[in-house]
Amino acid sequence: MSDLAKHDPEIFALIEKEYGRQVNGLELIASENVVSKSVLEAVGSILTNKYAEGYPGKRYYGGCEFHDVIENLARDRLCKLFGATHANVQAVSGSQANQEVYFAVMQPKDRMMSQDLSQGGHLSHGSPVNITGKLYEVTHYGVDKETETLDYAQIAEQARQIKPQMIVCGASAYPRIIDFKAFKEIAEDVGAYCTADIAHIAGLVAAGEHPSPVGVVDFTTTTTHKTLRGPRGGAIMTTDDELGVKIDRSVFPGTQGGPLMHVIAGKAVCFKEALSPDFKAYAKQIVKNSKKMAKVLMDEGFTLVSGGTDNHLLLMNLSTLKDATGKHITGLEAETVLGQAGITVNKNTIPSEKLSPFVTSGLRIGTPAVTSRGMKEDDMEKIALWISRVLKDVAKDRSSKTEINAVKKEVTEFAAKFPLYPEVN
Ligand code: DSN
Repeated sequence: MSDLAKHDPEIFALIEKEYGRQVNGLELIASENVVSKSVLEAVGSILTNKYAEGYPGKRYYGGCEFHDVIENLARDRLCKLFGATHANVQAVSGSQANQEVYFAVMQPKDRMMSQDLSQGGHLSHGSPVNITGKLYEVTHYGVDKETETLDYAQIAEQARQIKPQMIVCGASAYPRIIDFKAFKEIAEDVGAYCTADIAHIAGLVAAGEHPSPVGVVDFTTTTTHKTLRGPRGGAIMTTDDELGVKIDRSVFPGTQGGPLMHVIAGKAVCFKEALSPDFKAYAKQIVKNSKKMAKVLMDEGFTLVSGGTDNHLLLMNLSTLKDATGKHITGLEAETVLGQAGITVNKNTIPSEKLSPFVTSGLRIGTPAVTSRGMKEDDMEKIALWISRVLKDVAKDRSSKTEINAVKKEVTEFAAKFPLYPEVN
């Protein structure tokens, strides 16, 4: 980055600082990952110079001959990866991809059913503060109070009462397998379209570590930067040709302008990587790591939502971790103290949540990024014990910095053994 360092030292210095933060700490945010150098190079390329509104073979600008080939490669590779027959790779994000699906087949005021945000869903699934919640009449389903897992019989009953035009499944903070076939049957029963948002689990689905919704539901949306380990962006898939045509129109000219061709090239690179045997091994390790982390935390006495995990994330219920006065440690406090110890996580609502989303009683922990750095089950044990030490010490004495400082030192030494990019460190 010698040119950037010379011409914009301010931005360069901040990128360097962020690199230091990523490399010296442990990123346990469930929706983040570490992309390959190839993805970085594609996204940082001269493809950003070009407008390519339209689709391959039918653009509104000249000079798109190489962009056509790039976009076709991205579409074909995505179809191959998931067994789709139609893919749109222009969605700039997962939220945008969801809006584009709704816009393709729904009218304002149509009814939608989706998982409650506070119980694992996503803003773009019709939250009242999101455009999707303002455009459509949304009813949420939640998880069962006892098991903290989806109750398909209850969701089917709700669907029969609501008679929605669209049922959305998929989540941002749900640690268990999602039964896409059950959702499709519920949707069929009431004549609704079914969309599966697999943003979080796409890498697991691609590698066969989670059942796939492609070929089961009507639309599958995803981001490309979470477990799939590509550049930031979105994509939409279907196995229905007519719906594919509607999706393409909804994306462009329906909601977007010129596609981010440098990012589409990065997506193509990511899909090629995800088709490799190495990626299958990576996805398997993500789940092994997450299960190990869950076990150690539970052995340490912590409570996990649904009692464990089947995927890349776990949700700690901190309401059982109390200080001497009986007041519990909040998600916000836990996020802050673990951050000070070099462990980045995010506060998250839990199914029985009583606090605001800015405070919360939960903590979401994910293993995709640390698995990309080569960490295995033994390393997860170390990380879980560090989390335990910091949280228990803070519960004992909220002003204590003893374990925060000790763990920070150990984390920094440990992280140095797992460079982000071994060839450049
Ligand atoms: N913000 C993402 C997450 O962290 O889950 C979802 O869009």
